[in-house]
Amino acid sequence: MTKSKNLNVGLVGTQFMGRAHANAYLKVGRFFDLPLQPVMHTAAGRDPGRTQAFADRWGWANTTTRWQDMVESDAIDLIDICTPNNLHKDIALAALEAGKHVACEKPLSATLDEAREMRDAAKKAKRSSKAQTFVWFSYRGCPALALARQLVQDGKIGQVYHVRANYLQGWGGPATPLVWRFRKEFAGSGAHGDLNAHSIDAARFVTGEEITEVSGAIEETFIKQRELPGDEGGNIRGKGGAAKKKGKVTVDDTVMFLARFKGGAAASFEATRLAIGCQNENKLEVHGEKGAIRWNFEDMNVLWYYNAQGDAETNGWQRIMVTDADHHPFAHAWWPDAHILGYEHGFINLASTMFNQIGGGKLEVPMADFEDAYQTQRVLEAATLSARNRAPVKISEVK
Ligand code: SOE
Repeated sequence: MTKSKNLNVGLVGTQFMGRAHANAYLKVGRFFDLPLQPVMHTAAGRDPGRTQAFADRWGWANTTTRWQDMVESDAIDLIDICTPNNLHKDIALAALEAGKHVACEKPLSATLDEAREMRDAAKKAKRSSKAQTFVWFSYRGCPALALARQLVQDGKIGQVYHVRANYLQGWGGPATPLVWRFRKEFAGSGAHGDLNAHSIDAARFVTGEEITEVSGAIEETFIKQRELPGDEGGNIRGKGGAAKKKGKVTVDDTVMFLARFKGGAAASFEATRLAIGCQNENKLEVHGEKGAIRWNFEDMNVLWYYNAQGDAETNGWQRIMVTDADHHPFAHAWWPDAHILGYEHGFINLASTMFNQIGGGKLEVPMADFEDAYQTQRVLEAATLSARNRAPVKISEVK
């Protein structure tokens, strides 16, 4: 490990993503040589007891119930936002104004208007205080997806004809209570912002191309009422309430749409929480003139590659176990060749990107910034408009 300077982190949110990020800060400096070492300075949460318990478990030195304390503190260098989507904007804007670097969970925000404000504030802060912004599209940190991107960049796929993304979860059946992810005032949208955001980002990340038009979108809320939740307890599903009262679902269960990429590729996207039987099937397929790739997060260490230019007699799909130093950019930091990684490693890999970027080190793959995440949010908005107006929408018209 090289000798390096410290960067003090303040984290807002202590649930699922709070844990994933805390784990990343805890591990990243042990596996990667970084120009800056993360210091787990302060954790902020609504409930003082739970926040303290979270801090004790993960190793945060201080706690607060006011995120504003971290914005006001000279000691904090980077604020990381792991709250429900409706809080992203206020925290990010205040932190950028105070000259802090900001990392934020996806989607960038609950609405396009808020996302635009965040993007504008990030631009301004970059100029004035050199503050940097990051958005946790965590699957960019999966080695197999990084390899998929590399194959496209190396010209192994050639012109892209098709992009097919479907993100299928099954946890949102009728028995799942009305947790915040089903409420527009907290989440902005349902499966769309939660899952299509990942797919749009992954498609843009892998192909290196922008989406120019969206059409044929369908948006549906199948389950219109859900039992009010008891304790959400850090699990996305939550638990039912004792009173068995119901409340209204105000977001989509599923959104599907078609899209065109700048280079002409025809694409389809599908996100749902009602693909009963599926767990976290985040899938991306790309077909091009010279080859094709397939990836499914449920088998996250595997990338399928088809070389259409290979020997006709032996042509077929190649199953690449993406575990070796030859395969992926993060490999040097991990276990010897042939040992697989899991969900949490995506976050650790991206944390290495973040600290390298702030500290002027070498980047493995780029993490999304607010500008980048804003482009993804425009595509989300275009799909919503296409579904509601039953019409195609050009991305250039969505600002
Ligand atoms: C819930 O749908 C969720 O946890 C998302 O919020 C994450 O971003 C995704 O990685 C897994 O599913």
